[in-house]
Formats: sequence, structure tokens, C-alpha cells
Amino acid sequence: MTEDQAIPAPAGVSGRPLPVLYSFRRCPYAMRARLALTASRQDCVLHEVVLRDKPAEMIALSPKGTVPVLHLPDGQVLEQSLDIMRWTLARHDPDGWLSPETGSVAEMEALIAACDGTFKHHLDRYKYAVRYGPETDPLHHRGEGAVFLRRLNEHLTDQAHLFGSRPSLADYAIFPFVRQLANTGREWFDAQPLAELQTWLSGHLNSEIFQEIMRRKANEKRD
Ligand SMILES: N[C@@H](CCC(=O)N[C@@H](CS)C(=O)NCC(=O)O)C(=O)O
Repeated sequence: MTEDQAIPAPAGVSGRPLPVLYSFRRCPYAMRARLALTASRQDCVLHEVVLRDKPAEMIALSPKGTVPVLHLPDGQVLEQSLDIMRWTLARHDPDGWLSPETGSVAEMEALIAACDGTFKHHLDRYKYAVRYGPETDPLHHRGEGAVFLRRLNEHLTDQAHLFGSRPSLADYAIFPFVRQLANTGREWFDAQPLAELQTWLSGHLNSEIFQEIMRRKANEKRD
């Protein structure tokens, strides 16, 4: 992706204006958007946002104030990570993310909804328990999150990815959130009897596409 060029309508190599992506490197929602844009070879202008100091032009486009936001050259604004994935893959899906080998698009969407719903609820209360008050027990929420991890592991018992032998929309939409839970308590995660899930996660973390979307700008500070 081209980084930090002038907005609102910078041109790509073809001379056509490019979409502008407002993103935050470590946000799992922004990761899934960057993964899909990269897979579909959709060039964008990438704006790395500081979450406590969001740019006024992003808030003007999307007052709800979350990343990712994709501003298309025709003025359309996509402000949900899954909408960005669906939009770009509908235009170009060379690796067949929308055509799972096993199961259907509806089944992928249902698994993603469980990730974004119940699993994310427990993940937040495990990772950021103090934000939810003293009665919030992070270990209880870790245990509840593990219910979804076991569900994922079952998908992976006879295939390398959630919907077949190659990764699909579901894998790329979900693994950034599993990464976040694993990083919150690495020893605990590694000790779980979830061998297939652990292999799946490390495969994604070591993949070329993940390395690419996590690459820092030359002048960016490490966090
Ligand atoms: N439903 C949204 C959720 C996006 C979201 O919650 N992003 C977080 C960062 S991971 C955010 O921007 N939070 C606002 C903030 O922290 O100020 C999506 O799928 O894009």
C-alpha cells in the first residue's frame, strides 16, 4: 500500500485515484481489512491513525470513530471491516476466499459473527478486565473465550483451514482475534490441548501476507 500521500484523491500508478484506508496497525478489524485489500491486489493510500487523536477528515467521513474506514474515489465510505473485505474480494478474489472448499459462505459468515459477538465480548473482558470494573474476572472470560477456540479447533481436525485445505474469508477474518487472545496469555494458550488451532495460528502469523500487512513505515516507532 502507498503510505501517507496527499488526500483526498491521490492517484495510483494507473493515474486513477486510489481508495484511502484509515487503519491502526494492531487493530484486529483493521488487520482483516488490510489482509483482504492485499489479497485482492487493491492499492490504497494507507493512513495510520492514532486512536486517541483521530484525524478530523476521518471523523467527518465516519462519525462513529472506529477503524478501519475505507473512502472510495466515488465518495462511498465503508466503515465496517467485513464490508471492506466483501467489497474488495467481490472485485478480485484470486485466492478464492469467497469460495470455500467445504461449507458455504453463510457458514463462514456465521462463524465470523460468533467471533465478533460472543468471542470478542469475552476477549475484551479477559484482555482489558480493569476497564470493566472490579467485578470482572479475566480468567472467567478466558474460559468462556476458550469455548470458541474449541469450536475452531474442531473445524481444523481434518483440514488445515477452517473451511478446507486453503484459507478463506473466515480464516482471515478470525485469526487476528485469536492472535490477540493468544498474546494476552501466551503460556496459557500454548498449554491448551488445541494443537490444530495452535498450528493454524502460527501458520497465519508466519505467512507472507501477514508479514506484509504488519510491516512498519521506515520512520515508525516500535510499540
Ligand atoms: N465493527 C467495527 C469495529 C471496529 C473497531 O472497534 N475498531 C477499534 C480498534 S480495534 C476502534 O477503532 N476503536 C475506537 C477507539 O479505540 O477509539 C468493524 O468491524 O470495523
